[in-house]
Amino acid sequence: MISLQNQIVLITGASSGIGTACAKIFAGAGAKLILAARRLERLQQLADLLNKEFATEVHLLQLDVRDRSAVESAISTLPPFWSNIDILINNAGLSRGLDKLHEGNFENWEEMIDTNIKGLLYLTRYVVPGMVSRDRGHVVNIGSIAGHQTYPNGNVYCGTKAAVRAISEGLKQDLLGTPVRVTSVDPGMVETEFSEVRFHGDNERAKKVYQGLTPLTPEDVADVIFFCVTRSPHVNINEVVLMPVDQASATLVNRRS
Ligand code: NDP
Ligand code: 8X3
Repeated sequence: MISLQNQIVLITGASSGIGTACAKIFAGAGAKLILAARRLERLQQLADLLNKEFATEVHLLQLDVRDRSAVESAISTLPPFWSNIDILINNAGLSRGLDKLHEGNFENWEEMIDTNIKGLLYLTRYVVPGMVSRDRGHVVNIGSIAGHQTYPNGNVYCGTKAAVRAISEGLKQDLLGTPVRVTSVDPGMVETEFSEVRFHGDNERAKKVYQGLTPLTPEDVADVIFFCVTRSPHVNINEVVLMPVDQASATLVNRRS
């Protein structure tokens, strides 16, 4: 196991769910954190908490990952103390809607494609060259079971996560010969704000997604990410698919009520 003490970890989508849980577990291990998301107030609250609990050094980036020039500027203007990123967690992502493809909403499609695919690509493109030149680094992309199995009405979201899977594989191939590692962590159902976002704030509908079963927690996913990045430097965990015991596939779940 390698130490994360003083390693610089950039987490996108740190204002909620899996990203927040990652920030906490990495902070507990002594990492220095660059936390990115659009909701700066949330990031500030998290930074205060981490500072109080673990004396974590934190740099905040109010960033919309869909904005390529904003991503370029955020990375290229990092203060020198923060610029040598060791670990990039490409976690920012979302689903919008659950509709038949032929009835789908164009704005929803564009938001998912721009965030889940293009945002992840922008971060990767601007951060990984530094990793290659420093001969160290690890990129963790958050995919999904949706990238392995398409479910009814999941069409475009599933497509974006299938793209993440292909991009992770492509990045791994292109980094062969360097020590930079690439991992895709692909969870099933995790109870976060994900379903509230998918259903545009319809909390009743969102709650029903997890009703009667025990979903993964964001901490369960962060724990797996932590495992992947702390293996010996010659070990690359390519892909992890993790699901709740109550879920057997994208569509097969065990609801007790
Ligand atoms: P949450 O909705 O709780 O968190 C999503 C995070 O992504 C937020 O911090 C949000 O921050 C950020 N985000 C969304 N859009 C943008 C943007 N344009 N620019 C910057 N940040 C953005 O959901 P999860 O924690 O569940 O989701 C995290 C990842 O996990 C996503 O990629 C999701 O697809 C994936 N996933 C989730 C599963 C689940 O069941 N929950 C299962 C499998 C994968 P802000 O709004 O402040 O910008
Ligand atoms: C999120 C999990 O099953 O709703 O990626 O697609 S699922």
